[in-house]
Amino acid sequence: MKKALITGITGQDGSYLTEFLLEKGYEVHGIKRRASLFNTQRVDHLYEDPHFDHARMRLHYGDLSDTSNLTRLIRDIEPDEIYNLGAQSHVAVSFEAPEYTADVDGTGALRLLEAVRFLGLEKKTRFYQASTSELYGLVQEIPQRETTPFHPRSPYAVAKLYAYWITVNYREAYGMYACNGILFNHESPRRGETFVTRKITRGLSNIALGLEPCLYMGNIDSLRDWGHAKDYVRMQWMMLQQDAPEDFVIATGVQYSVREFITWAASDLGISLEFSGEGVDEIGTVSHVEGDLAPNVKVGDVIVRIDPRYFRPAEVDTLLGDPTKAKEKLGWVPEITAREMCREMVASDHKAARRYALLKAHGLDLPVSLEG
Ligand code: NDP
Ligand code: GDR
Repeated sequence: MKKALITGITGQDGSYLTEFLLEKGYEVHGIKRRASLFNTQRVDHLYEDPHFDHARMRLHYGDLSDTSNLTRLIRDIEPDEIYNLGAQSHVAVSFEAPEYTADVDGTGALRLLEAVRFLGLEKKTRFYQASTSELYGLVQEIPQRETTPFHPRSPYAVAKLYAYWITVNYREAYGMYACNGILFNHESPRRGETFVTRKITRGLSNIALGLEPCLYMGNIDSLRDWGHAKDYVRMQWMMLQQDAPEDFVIATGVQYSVREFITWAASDLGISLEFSGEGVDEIGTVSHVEGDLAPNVKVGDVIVRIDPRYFRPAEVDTLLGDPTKAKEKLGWVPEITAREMCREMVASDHKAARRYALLKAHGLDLPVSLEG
């Protein structure tokens, strides 16, 4: 039975990858951080009682900032594959916590690679690094592919640039099977609530049921190449099954604006929106409502506004990936479109909002954040 070690197992990708690897028959070990509240909601449905010998999914306390912890875990587990998905993954937050982001997202990758080498596992353990389209930042070429030069635009992207190159370096210097997946934005109903797609599907669902008055957004002209996390974790695994390690761009090859995504999500709730005004004064007004999903919304309501607090000190205005290499060499093609994904996310968030509204109607007033 193959063993995988996943950092970031409690995150969006970690949860889908765990499902995928368990189905493939792997024993899956994951590193979770100690937190004052439970933080394992995304993998609770996969957890198996460790008191039974047959348990194939195990969680270990750890942190990417802790060298001895990582080294000990790798020594004890001796994984065939390491998926380094753990990160402070929010671009805007990285401007607030740049040093922490550098340590976890940059040096964290080095700690894992060095532990593998130090333990003499470099011929056994394969290493996947969660690299990102944010490396392209101020884009030098459209669409972006494996050979496009990088120009990172945030402390997050700069930290990930270090992780990208140290992965290449350990491959070249020590012959390790180490590779980068340069993944463009990918989302799902399990996406963190503060990333733009989930903020939109969750916010509009809450507005539809009268739980929130308005959605406050940053740069809605931003263009992204959005795929579904389920499609992307499949590719993470495929990258570690080749004869030789290589880096791949993973993207859909289609881009949309944040404004378009807002319009889709609204329409999935039966709401038509009209945008008017310029820059920070732009607003989204309801022009038509149909169906019964948004009983608390009426024509003329302003439900989208711009809040400059969500602007970033340096923005990545446009990203569009070219996944040709992944298609040709690995036969990978994304199966879920951004439009279909938006529908799935709205359905999931609307269900959660309905549940919360029902509790509220019965006097059980839980904070919305506990119900997302
Ligand atoms: P999430 O933010 O959903 O998950 C991040 C994971 O990292 C969580 O499990 C989190 O734990 C964990 N983590 C955070 N800090 C530490 C730390 N100090 N030590 C150990 N673990 C830590 O991210 P995604 O699942 O969306 O992304 C997975 C990876 O892919 C990340 O590295 C991200 O930067 C990268 N990426 C993501 C893309 C996307 O569009 N989703 C695109 C390209 C790259 P906790 O649950 O406790 O917070
Ligand atoms: P990104 O994702 O920065 O691309 O990083 P995010 O969803 O946060 O932003 C996408 C674009 O939307 C604009 N935007 C807003 N973003 C947020 N979060 N909140 C808002 O209110 C808002 N309004 C507009 C942003 O400015 C941006 O242009 C994600 C993360 O998953 C990274 O870890 C990963 O590496 C990259 O995708 C690829």
